[in-house]
Amino acid sequence: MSKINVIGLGYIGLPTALMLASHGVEVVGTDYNKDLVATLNAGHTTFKEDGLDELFNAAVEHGIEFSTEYQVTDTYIVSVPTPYDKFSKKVDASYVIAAVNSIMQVCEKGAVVVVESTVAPGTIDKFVRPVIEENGFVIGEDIHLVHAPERIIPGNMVYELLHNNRTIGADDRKIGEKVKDMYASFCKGDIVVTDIRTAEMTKVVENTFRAVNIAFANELAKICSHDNMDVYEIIRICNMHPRVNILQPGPGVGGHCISVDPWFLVGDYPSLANVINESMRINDSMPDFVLNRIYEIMQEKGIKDISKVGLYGLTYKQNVDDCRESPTLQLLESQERHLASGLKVYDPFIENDIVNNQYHDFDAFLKDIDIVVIMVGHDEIISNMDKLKDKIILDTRKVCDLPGVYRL
Ligand code: SAJ
Repeated sequence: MSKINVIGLGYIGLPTALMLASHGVEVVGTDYNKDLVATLNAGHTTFKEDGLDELFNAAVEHGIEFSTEYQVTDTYIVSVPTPYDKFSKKVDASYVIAAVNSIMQVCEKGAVVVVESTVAPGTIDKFVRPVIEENGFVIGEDIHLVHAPERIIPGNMVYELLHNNRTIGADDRKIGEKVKDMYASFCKGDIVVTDIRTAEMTKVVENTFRAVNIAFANELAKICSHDNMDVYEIIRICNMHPRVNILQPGPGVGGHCISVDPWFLVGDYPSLANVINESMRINDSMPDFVLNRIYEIMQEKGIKDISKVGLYGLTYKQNVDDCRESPTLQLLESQERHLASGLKVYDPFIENDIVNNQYHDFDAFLKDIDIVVIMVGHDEIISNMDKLKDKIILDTRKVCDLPGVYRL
């Protein structure tokens, strides 16, 4: 594979393009967002992640290019978003379809199209193959199709890109092996080659497994809260059993993966995906559960003014700058739907104003509130717990051990 065009330079496409380039592969990264491409061409990364700047510099030294135009290359990697339709719960494959269609306008016969974006099982048959065929190409002869879903976790992306095992689904084993060699240029993990449908399903199942397990922890938190039991201590002790490994409850599930992908199975198999459907509902109920805890604490402490309550953290989890589907945003939306507002908000990772009453200084935020709700356990708050000594604290992440702290 002499030249690769990576389509979509977001949280997955950018590190993948940089990793390939820094390992000596000729790469052009393409994104339709002009500002994003201009930022990269000006020598800056577009989000924060350990090791990303170093990787960027190495890729630039190896000659990576960024463009808004699709390129003529022998391989394409598609890593564009795949949201879900909130009503039908089905995958919205429109970005993937548009990207593959644009590739078809420039590519030559023999090109390999690798879809990295997470898709519902069957999406490639239903939506991607027709686009290629409508453009006059014969799949397997003119164009080769591969699905290689990513597995990297925000917060540890660069390390996981290098070390995680990977799955490659291909129609043609020989093409699968060729794509495996491409990923093996940097990936130290095992790379399994299978068919496309299996690769689609494994990716969605992996994220669904985690969503269901987080839902179990969240349900336990509700049960324990109801009868004043310590869910964290109970989980800690249960996890000492050799075959039990319960995850942690939290204020909800965010991000663009765990809170999205399981819905694809609910959307496509509504009468079969019962545990999954219920799990997603439990996870989605957690921001309201936190709101209710805030109300209970305000009652108990005799605090009537909601503007005396501050939410610490806007991102979907600790030490990332990604707010997509974040529990804090879900909570604020729910509050607004009840025609209420006034909660104060602060997150050290979010420099722009994205919600009302948002602070950009930790001390100023603390000064104006009596109740701190820890929605995200960023390192900043963990290393500054002494600043919370005089506050009433609701800790939804079990990061604070100060006396009197309230939990889920
Ligand atoms: N969360 C909990 N309790 C837990 C673990 C997580 O409430 O015990 C919450 C987090 O706070 C967050 C959400 O779940 O709001 C999701 O975070 P996460 O760290 O579990 O996962 P993501 O969405 O950042 O990344 C996942 C990973 N998938 C799995 O671990 C199976 C990652 O490997 C995938 O590459 C990624 O989805 C993706 O792109 O699909």
